[in-house]
Amino acid sequence: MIDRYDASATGVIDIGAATDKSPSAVGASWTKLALANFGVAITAFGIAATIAVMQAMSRANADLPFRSPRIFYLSVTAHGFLMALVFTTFFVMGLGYVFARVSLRRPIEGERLGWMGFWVALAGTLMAVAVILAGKASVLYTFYPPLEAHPLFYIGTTLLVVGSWIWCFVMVQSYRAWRRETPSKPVPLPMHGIMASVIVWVLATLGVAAEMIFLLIPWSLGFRETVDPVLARTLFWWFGHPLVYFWLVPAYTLWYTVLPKEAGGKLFSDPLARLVFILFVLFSTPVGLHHQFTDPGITAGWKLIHTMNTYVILFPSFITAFTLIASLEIAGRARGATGLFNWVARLPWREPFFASIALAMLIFSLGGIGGAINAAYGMNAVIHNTAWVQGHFHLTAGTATGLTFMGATYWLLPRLTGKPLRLPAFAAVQPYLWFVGMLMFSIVNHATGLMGMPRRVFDASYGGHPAAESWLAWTGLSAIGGVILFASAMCFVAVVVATITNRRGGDAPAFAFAEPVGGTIRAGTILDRFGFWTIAAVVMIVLAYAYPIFDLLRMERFGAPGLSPF
Ligand code: CU1
Repeated sequence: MIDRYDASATGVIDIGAATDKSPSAVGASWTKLALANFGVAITAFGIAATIAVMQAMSRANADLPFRSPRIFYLSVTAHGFLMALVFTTFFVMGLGYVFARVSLRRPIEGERLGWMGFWVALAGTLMAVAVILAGKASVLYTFYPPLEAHPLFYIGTTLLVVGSWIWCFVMVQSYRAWRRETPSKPVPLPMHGIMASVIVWVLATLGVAAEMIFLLIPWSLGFRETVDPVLARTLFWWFGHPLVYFWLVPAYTLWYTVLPKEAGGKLFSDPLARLVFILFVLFSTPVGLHHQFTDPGITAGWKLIHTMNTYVILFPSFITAFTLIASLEIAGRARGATGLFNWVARLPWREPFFASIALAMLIFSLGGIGGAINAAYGMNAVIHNTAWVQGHFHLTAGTATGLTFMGATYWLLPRLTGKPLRLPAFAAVQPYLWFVGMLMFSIVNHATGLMGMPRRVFDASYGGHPAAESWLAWTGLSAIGGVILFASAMCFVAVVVATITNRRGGDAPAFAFAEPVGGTIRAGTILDRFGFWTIAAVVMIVLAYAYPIFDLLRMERFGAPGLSPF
């Protein structure tokens, strides 16, 4: 299966045409499309990070001006929506354009369509954000009914997804065009990762689209009096779990293809990386019931099946830990390390890209252990709906993904704009601030969660209840963590703003990807066949969801009327 290494498949990419003297991407039309997507992502991130610091203080019962339940739930919704849906989706779309263009070395197929997707997604985002800020959609990012938002929240969110579907279409078209032109090569690894993300996303969003179109939009428009909360939650988590893989697979793609290169080493195994992405395609979606362990109406047997699938999806992350540590050891030894462990110290810890990703990986290992606990039916009951949960996803989503995307920005910006990073000291210290702040924030949240502190509650003192005293001593520490995270986020935003507003441009560094040790796969072999794996993934979803949803539909159903507390 393994072919001899083909340097052109994954090696250094010179994106200029053979006759074009300039290898630089600067000024090309596709870079504008990518930068527009990154721009929306980073703006959303900056706003959401600013909102978050107030929440962390509020949870510590700090006396903030304007502190009220209404503002608290409005801000939790805005933070979750901007971080989980806007920052991530736009960032992944931007990254997709970059990886498609530079790894396939051909124009993006449907750049104009890509712009259309961008505008549709942006219009939807602005619509949803406007009603959130107006206080008409304080339904949190999970928008569980019967909590009811203004219809424009649901319509806006749907448009964001529709915009991302257009991006998916452009990615698939670009891939297919490349395939026609280059039948003898396996798809380059960066594009392999993007295609896996596309497949995960299309299959996942079918769930949320069904929830929006059949349940939430008609109900919020008043065409229907009531809504079925369990069915809505089931469709949400069909989407909600693979959503995290839609962020994580592109993050992993950066870890596999760029990190070893930037560390000065090689990718330990190209086929293993491809296998990991295929496993994500197969197992990302049929796991959603692990978010519904306490929901009635779904039998324990089906929850168990989704639990087992959840443990399968841990496996590609173990492979990733193994492959990437091996890749970094190769880098450390290439940098002159000879001892058993001193290769760790040889790695470029002062480089912002490397430090971001390495620290993100470190924190992800903690998040993974927590995830295994969450997925276990019995242990889940202990931490269900407690502060533990927010502690968990700030390690995984907030750091494994968030910090990776920040680090990726340091790598992308000079290559897309031709401008060297400004404020390099800020960029160097930012990942460490994030690391320290996140550990303080998340460890405290895990601990207070075990003490019983609920998540998503405005008044963490529970009106002065004695049970709350045990955790109130700790929440101050998580608030300090929140302030450090905010400082880190602002360092990141400052570097981005200073870099893009810099008038002086230089030579853009080349987009270079890691070479694999051993070789890559042969074109058209099993790991190179996305159509086959998409069909297999659909079969998995049907097996995992057809009966539970059929069961919910055939039961006697009691709809709930809408509820807006504010
Ligand atoms: Cu999940």
